[in-house]
Amino acid sequence: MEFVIYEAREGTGIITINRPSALNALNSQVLRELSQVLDEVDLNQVRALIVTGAGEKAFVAGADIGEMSALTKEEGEAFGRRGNQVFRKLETFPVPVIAAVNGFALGGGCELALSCDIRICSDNAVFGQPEAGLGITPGFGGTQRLARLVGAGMAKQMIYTARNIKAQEALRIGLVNGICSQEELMTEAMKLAAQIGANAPIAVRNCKKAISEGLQGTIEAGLALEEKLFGDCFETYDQREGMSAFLDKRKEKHFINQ
Ligand code: CO8
Repeated sequence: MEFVIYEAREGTGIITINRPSALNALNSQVLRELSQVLDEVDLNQVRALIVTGAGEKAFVAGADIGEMSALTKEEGEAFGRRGNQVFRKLETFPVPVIAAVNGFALGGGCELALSCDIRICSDNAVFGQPEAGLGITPGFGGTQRLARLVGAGMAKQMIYTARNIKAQEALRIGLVNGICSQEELMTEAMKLAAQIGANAPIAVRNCKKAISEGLQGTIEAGLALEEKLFGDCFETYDQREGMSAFLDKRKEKHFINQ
């Protein structure tokens, strides 16, 4: 792959968007490679994913404006659909995904971060949906996911004004969960991934499904889904291991994803 790097370390998969000469902007090839890399992750090995950008300046500075500039209406819609398919694959990826936002996360870059479960960022990070200033709407889920995450009022303000916000403001409005220095960002992301990875994998996956899918419907439907996924954990090796470790007052637990 030319623009996406993948490595797995200590049970964590790390996806790096690697097109620094264009601040990691998402062209069709990057989207294709991102989709392919997600298909190739070995879910027997990996308990959490991290998505980040190459270099010290940008996470992802948006969809590729050069590629988009001459699109017809039909091509624009198809490009949006392609991005939505890939980001939805990331959003519904079975294990938790952490965005380690290491700089500009604009347009499609902000939308990429929004498709992850958890966002942390470096203190130089900048978020924004500049599309209205480019004559388009957000097209990779920004109108939907930003409003769901930070509330309709704040999302509308960001999208209508096309104004970028810095890391501290992103933290204040709940767009990111934490900020650290750029040097510490990957260590912090790896720590978070390791904390997730130390828990029972089936339970963690079911938690992700319950929260993500539950939020899309009524509270009754969400609770019914939770009941199902809660029940689904019982009789697993890991449920017995987790509970017997507690009852035996044993600190070490050995979860095997079964
Ligand atoms: N697309 C293509 N190239 C880009 C992009 C981009 N989004 N962002 C940066 N680049 C390129 C620049 O053209 C430049 O290339 P070159 O060196 O060949 O001239 C290189 O990256 C470095 O960028 P700058 O020189 O501009 O760096 P600065 O430090 O001066 O500025 C900024 C950094 C502020 C991040 C600036 O690059 C910028 O404003 N970039 C564009 C940000 C933006 O508007 N992003 C949103 C794009 S629209 C979008 O994402 C819509 C998503 C949904 C699509 C739906 C499809 C239908």
